[in-house]
Amino acid sequence: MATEERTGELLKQIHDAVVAYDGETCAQLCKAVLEEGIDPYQAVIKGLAAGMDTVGGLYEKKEYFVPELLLCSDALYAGMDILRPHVKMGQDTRAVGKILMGVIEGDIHDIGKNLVKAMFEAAGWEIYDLDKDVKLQRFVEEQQRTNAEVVAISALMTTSMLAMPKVIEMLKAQNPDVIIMVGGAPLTQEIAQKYGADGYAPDAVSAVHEANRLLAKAI
Ligand code: B1M
Repeated sequence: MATEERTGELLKQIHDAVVAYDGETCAQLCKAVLEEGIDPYQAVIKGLAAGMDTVGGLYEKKEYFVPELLLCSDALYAGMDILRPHVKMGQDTRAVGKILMGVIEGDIHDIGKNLVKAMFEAAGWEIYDLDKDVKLQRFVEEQQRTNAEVVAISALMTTSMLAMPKVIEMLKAQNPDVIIMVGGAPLTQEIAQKYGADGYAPDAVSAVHEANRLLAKAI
């Protein structure tokens, strides 16, 4: 079992490998996480996702540009491929339902949605992933086809999130009982409520807790 110090060191190295868009090192470090008995879930959140947060900041400071962003996300996925099969959520989560997820139309930012998906996978949910730039009508059709209890919609831009109230209205018109969650950097609890969503979560981990809470309330 790794010491707290060693764990911190390894997580920081994973963060740094994402920022340095070094997929090979990132994958090796994630293998070390498994070998040394460190919780892979911590490595996703405090290593990979934290690295991508730093990358976002560098982009905003104009130190990184689009090519670097894409290379960093490749490094994140290289680590994710190693960790994903081993991530297990905590005791308070249960395999409870079906979730339909996607990034709203006009928006191709899918890194966050994929992290959210990995956490739902870890918690044992049955997942239908519509990917990114999903047409509003498609959410409605796929909810009907899959009968998913929860629909989780991501938006990463202040422009694309404007379509959320519309799709929420469409989904509720078809099935008033469907639980709709929204998330993504520009969203807040207040906006989610204003849009008519049933739930909101600021990050991938709390998204699973929120979905469990909403589903337990509904049944
Ligand atoms: Co773009 N981008 N981008 N981008 N990009 C942003 C979002 C932006 C804020 C950058 C900026 O200008 N400061 C800005 C949006 C501005 C706005 O809001 N209006 C922006 C822009 C403008 C654009 C383009 C238009 C640029 C251009 O072409 N001129 C273009 C958009 C094209 C389009 O979508 N139609 C574009 C393109 C790209 C890339 C392709 C280069 C790349 C995306 C690669 C990909 O996703 N496959 C990219 C990236 C990487 C970013 C930033 C740097 C990082 C986003 C990210 O991946 N964050 C971003 C700036 C930033 O965030 N600092 C930016 C890491 C990720 C783990 O976090 O997605 O927030 P996030 O997910 C979190 C939570 O939000 C939450 O959990 C996740 C994990 O904890 N969460 C949920 C997410 N979904 C959830 C759902 C839930 C619950 C929680 O329940 C349903």
